[in-house]
Amino acid sequence: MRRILHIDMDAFFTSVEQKRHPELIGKPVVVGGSGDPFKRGVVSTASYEARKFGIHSAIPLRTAYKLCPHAIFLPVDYEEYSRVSEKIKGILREFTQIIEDVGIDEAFLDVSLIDRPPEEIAEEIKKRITGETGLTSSIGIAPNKLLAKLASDMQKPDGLTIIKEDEIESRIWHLPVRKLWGVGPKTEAHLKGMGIKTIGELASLPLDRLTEEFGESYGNYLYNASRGIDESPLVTHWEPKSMSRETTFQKDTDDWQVTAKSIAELTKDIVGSMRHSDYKGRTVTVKIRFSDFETHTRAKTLSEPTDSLEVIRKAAFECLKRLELKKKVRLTGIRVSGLERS
Ligand code: TTP
Ligand code: MG
Repeated sequence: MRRILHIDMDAFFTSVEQKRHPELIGKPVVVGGSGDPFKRGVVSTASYEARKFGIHSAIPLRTAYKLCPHAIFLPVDYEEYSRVSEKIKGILREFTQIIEDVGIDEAFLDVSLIDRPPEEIAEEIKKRITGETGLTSSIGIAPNKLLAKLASDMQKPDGLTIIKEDEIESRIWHLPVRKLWGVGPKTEAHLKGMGIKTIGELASLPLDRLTEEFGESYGNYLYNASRGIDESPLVTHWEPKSMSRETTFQKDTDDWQVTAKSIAELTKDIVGSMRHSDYKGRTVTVKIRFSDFETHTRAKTLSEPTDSLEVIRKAAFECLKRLELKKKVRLTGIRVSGLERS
């Protein structure tokens, strides 16, 4: 039987902020956008104190302000969070190389081949992370990724939760379907229409009903997932196909200079990331979204992959020139695809 750990940091962005500004500990803190709740932007995350007011990831900053005007609003500082994230992933890699890096604050570890009780490994990981970053994490232990991810979420913050194979029904069947990996708001609504709210109710549906409603592949997935079955291996090596950046203006603009400047800034940012992770790319795509949300893209493919700022910026500007800026611009974006290792 496999032994999989899922590690997920608690209120990651806000915890990093509280660590470097200890006066914020115990207070409602919201990280998002430029940190100004009167400007456009969404909440990246909220401290547990702020969550009591109903604030959570992805809601507009303005809404968060209405829910809790005395919360402390801070801008997103990706550089700092990435630095801390790298440190945490470094600690995890000391335990095993069989690690799937899922996001900035989470990872799966396969510890099946380590001759120690997984709880002991998890305890040690938690201690190491706290010792070296001052942050708390929650860890789930289970026979597969699906259950390990459910488990890490069960006793946040600072939790350690084990789900054994014979506990699946008692531990997960009462949970809402949305907690299952791969079930988003659309599937949740679809299932609700069928009278299904919990994972247990989902498990009561026959397979042919599920494939009828959701198609062969996803229907099968839901059938197995509701039973806690997941054979998927850890994806230990992952190559990005593209890198992208976009930005929404504080105020829609009809000034070509402003649009061009933002494309130049995004290009610089993306080339920095490409060089940092040793990638060259071949195709540059520029995206423009107008104030009425009409969106256009233009792409240029180069004769060979590059990480030259000059070449990529020139391609981006060629794309921009092929776009007719007939309305006010709300958002600009850039993507470099066809990535390969330098
Ligand atoms: P999560 O692990 O989903 O959230 P969290 O760590 O803040 O809180 P929890 O204790 O419940 O795990 O996401 C990790 C970070 O990713 C989060 O701190 C901010 C960022 N994030 C966004 O920027 N936008 C989002 O919509 C979500 C969900 C997360
Ligand atoms: Mg987290």
